[in-house]
Amino acid sequence: MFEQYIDINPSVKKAIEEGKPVVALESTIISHGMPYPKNVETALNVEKIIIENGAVPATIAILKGRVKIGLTKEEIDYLGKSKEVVKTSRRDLPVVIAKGLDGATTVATTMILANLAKIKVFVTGGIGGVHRGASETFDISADLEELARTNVAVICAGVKSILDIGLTLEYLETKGVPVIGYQTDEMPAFYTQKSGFKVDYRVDSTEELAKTIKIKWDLVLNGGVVVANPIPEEFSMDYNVINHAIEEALKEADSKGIKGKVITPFLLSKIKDITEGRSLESNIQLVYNNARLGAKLANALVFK
Ligand code: PSU
Ligand code: MN
Repeated sequence: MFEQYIDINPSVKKAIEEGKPVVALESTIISHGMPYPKNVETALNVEKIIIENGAVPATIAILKGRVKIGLTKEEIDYLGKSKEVVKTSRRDLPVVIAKGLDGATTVATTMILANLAKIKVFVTGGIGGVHRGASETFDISADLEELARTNVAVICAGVKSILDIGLTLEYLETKGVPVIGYQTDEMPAFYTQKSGFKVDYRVDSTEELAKTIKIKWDLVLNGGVVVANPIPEEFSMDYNVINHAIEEALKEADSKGIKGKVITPFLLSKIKDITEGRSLESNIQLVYNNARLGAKLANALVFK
């Protein structure tokens, strides 16, 4: 049924059919998360890193109403340049397809589409979560609901402190989503290794990670797993500098009345300006680091 809406890149299709390791990648990070041309450069480098680490990359997006699993270089470039791309979460997906639009997939939608294509490992930068002040605004990312229901492992660098990290962890606990620290006891906060919050469990090898994920799904415990992989020390930001930038950006968003799906892209761009580009550099490096881990995990899962 769903196959009629989806085009799978031939090399990705072959790898899936042969049971080879494949890693899904999202596209909102390209269209709404980083400026051009760094976004395209980063997306292409991420694919390269995944190949170097023995897996097949599949960047996912919607182009003119067709779901694409595995973009070409030209398609990544097109998506990175275009200003008309719809940030596509779960609720947007059928509309973007029906209207024949271009859509960039969020963590939630990338999970949905990766799962339909039988891809079990997905690499991103940071997941959405419970926003600060959510008790008033109800702003809780659809990424969390997707993690509760869709069987894909998501490698990220934790949760940015533009969100309420504590409430995000509570929400994931309620929904039965394990948050596993890779070689860390502490929940990373995207730009920094530390957040002041603990992860549920620490795992030190991709073998153990793959085993845990396999057991979860064997037991029909449906839903994703958050693998929290801290940014490498040499690229991490000063805790006070980044938190000051985040506070400033949040104040500006508040005074301008920015809310809903545009708030995360707004904050990311403001934080980049306030830190004179340093946050973007950290963002890029943590995605590369996640790509290395994701490729290794996809390999470990294949042999389970
Ligand atoms: N965090 C980032 N960069 C991003 C996003 C989050 O550092 O690009 C994107 C991801 O695609 C994530 C989405 O799924 O924002 C969450 O948006 P929302 O809160 O509107 O669900
Ligand atoms: Mn939201």
